[in-house]
Amino acid sequence: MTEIPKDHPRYESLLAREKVAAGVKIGITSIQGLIAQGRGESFDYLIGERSTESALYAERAAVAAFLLAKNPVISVNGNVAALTPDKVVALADITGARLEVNLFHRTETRVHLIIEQLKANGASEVLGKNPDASLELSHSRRLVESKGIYTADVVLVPLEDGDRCEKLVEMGKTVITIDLNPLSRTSRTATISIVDNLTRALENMVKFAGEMKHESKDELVKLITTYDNKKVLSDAISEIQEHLKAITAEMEY
Ligand code: PTJ
Repeated sequence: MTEIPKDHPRYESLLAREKVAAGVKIGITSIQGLIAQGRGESFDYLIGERSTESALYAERAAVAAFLLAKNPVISVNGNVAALTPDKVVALADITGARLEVNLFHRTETRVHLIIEQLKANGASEVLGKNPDASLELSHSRRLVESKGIYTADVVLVPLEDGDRCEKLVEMGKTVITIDLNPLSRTSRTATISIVDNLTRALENMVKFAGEMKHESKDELVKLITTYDNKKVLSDAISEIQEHLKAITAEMEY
């Protein structure tokens, strides 16, 4: 990985890019993952590279859903494994969620390497190697484990395609997504859409889980029942508009 000086004004963004590129080199991330990262970066610019109020609200609701769940599962793909292996393991630990590798560009080698990467970051069990159940989809993301994604009541699917998100919602699951594009089919289909950068979102969620696990069940239920995902998406778009207006004013275009 190229060393990025910490005082570089775009340190976080360049570091993330290096991590995804390194993931491709070691065979964890698909080559298409580079395109996904670029798409995400451009939306992050528009958002202002910060966790907005609407994102923080969705992240809190997502943590409440995880803490109330019977069988919460975090789905891990090649970009997640390259960017935030430590943070998904930490979130799984603190919420009692299972980790399951699930890939669009599935190869057994990539599944194996991602499992090893998560284990090197402290995971004890990682599902995904022996799929014994199938979602009604025509691509590889259909391959799931019966004790994981297939029976999960709450499932976090970061950087997802709209297809599987829709299917999981149809199956009656609470589906949480992390996607910087508030207009994507995934964001519009999910139960809880977190419009934030994966790294920031997981960092916030681990922190919230530490605080919220001491809250009463009633408080958590209240957060879920009053949660409004349509409002979150419309606020996310307004926050982008406001940010662009502020920048335009600052630059006196
Ligand atoms: O590892 P695989 O084989 O399962 O493939 C995974 C990728 C990510 C390549 C695959 O799911 C894919 O093609 O994803 P998309 O549809 O290109 O990207 C999914 C969404 O994630 C897009 O709307 C991006 O804006 C968003 N995104 C990309 N990087 C980030 C992000 N959102 C949050 N944080 C990011 N770092």
